[in-house]
Amino acid sequence: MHPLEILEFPDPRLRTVASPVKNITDEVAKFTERLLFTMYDASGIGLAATQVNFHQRIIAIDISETKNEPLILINPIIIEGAGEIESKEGCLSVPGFYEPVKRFSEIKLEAISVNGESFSLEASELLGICIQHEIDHLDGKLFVDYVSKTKRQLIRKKLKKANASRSGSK
Ligand code: QAP
Ligand code: CO
Repeated sequence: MHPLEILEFPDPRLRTVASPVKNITDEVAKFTERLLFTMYDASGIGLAATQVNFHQRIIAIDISETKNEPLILINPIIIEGAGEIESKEGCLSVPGFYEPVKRFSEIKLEAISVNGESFSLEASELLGICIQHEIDHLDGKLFVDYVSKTKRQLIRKKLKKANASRSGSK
């Protein structure tokens, strides 16, 4: 398998709001495998479909040390959020930058598994933060939206420069 290309900030495609998955077809199931593969290949703990330019509500997560506890969330919905936690976040679409972001410290959510079964989940700490970060992607949001405009513009400038030198246009 080859990894899918991960879009990088400030790519406007990252601002797309993803549509709910209507049917968990073989194509959707295959896509979840590619999404997980791409996440592991990039050494990430979470990857949303939006980041690979596929605009349906699908998330891949694995926060385990051993990288063998994949979690796929289809059409995830946070039904309850409580408390507040601040931690430094990073993102495969914003490589090399880490900034503090405030999130709910505990969430309750509902989602559908690849088998098509609805389930609920309670999450806190790293898993809770990761799920909130990934659902933001499905809504076209990035963690840099929570930092100051000055910082965001600096990150944009640095990433643009890095991308330009990589593609040989400078
Ligand atoms: C989202 O982020 C997240 O800059 C997942 O050079 C972040 O997997 C959830 C990564 C923080 C919870 C807390 C970032 C890899 C991976 C980089 C990631 C990089 C290489 C980020
Ligand atoms: Co991200």
